[in-house]
Amino acid sequence: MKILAVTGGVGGAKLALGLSKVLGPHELAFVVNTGDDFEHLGLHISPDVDSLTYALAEQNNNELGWGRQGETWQFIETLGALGGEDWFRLGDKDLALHHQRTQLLRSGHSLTEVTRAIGLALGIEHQMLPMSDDPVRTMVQTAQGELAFQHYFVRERCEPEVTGFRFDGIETAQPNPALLAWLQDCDGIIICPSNPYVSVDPILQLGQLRTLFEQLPVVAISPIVGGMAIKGPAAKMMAELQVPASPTAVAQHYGNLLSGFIIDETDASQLSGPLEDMPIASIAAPSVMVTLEDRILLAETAIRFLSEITHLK
Ligand code: FO1
Repeated sequence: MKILAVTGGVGGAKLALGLSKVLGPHELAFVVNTGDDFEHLGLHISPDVDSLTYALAEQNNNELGWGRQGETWQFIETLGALGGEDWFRLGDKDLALHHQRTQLLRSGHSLTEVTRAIGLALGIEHQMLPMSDDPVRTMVQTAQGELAFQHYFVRERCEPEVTGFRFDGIETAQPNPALLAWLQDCDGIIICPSNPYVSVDPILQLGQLRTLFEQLPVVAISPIVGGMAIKGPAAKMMAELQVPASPTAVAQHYGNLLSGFIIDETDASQLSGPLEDMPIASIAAPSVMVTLEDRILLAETAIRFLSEITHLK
């Protein structure tokens, strides 16, 4: 079975590691959101690519959720003491990755090539495919005006009330050619438990990607558990957009894209509620990932479910 996993952010990266332990590089590739990318301190920062890279390399900083394990903060603290911009915390080790990415991009390599080179240097064999090599920038529309994603997320700590999103550059950006090649003989798609609005939607709205995905069995895992997001602002965004923070609302958001949906076992009552009325196969399973075993277990559940659906299709 050849699978594409759609990921962005910290929750998605956790499952990505589990999937990478179950399927080899010829069976599994990742497409990752680049709408969170920005240029900062002269560097190209690609936060969701970073989260995926550190997760697959098993170098993720578990305390913070983002960034690299065993980090030190001399650079950013010194910069702050000099009066420089220190709201976006770049660790010393992390800084080396951003520097290397930026240098390679400046010397003419694509983001796909750079991501591959950095991944290989960290021992990652699975393809990590940025959704596009062209810039797409998520803009968060708020009651206080439009904010660049990292300004909303980190600088303003997700506090402004969200009214909508805009993906700057999405009309002209081309989907990653390596992603289109992978899709040609791909058997199915797993959408990791990432934020549907800011991690997955930029990918779905890029070129013909949603249409291509719709031709395959697609299983998504709800990032909403017990009315809350495991990590990040998804539940807060849903409330501000007047959408109930429930797994069902996530399934409704994805609409006809989904063939299967996995919700957490604590939300199992939704299976006999509104989810039942949707033309999607839904199951409940443990989806809160704390240990590596949790990630592998959820990965195995998602792959098994996808393969059952594939045989039904
Ligand atoms: N998230 C924070 O909450 N604070 C930070 O200072 C921060 C720095 C940072 C540096 C590099 C990187 O790759 C990610 C970083 N993140 C930080 C996480 C990141 O901005 C978000 O988790 C994602 O954009 C949301 O998916």
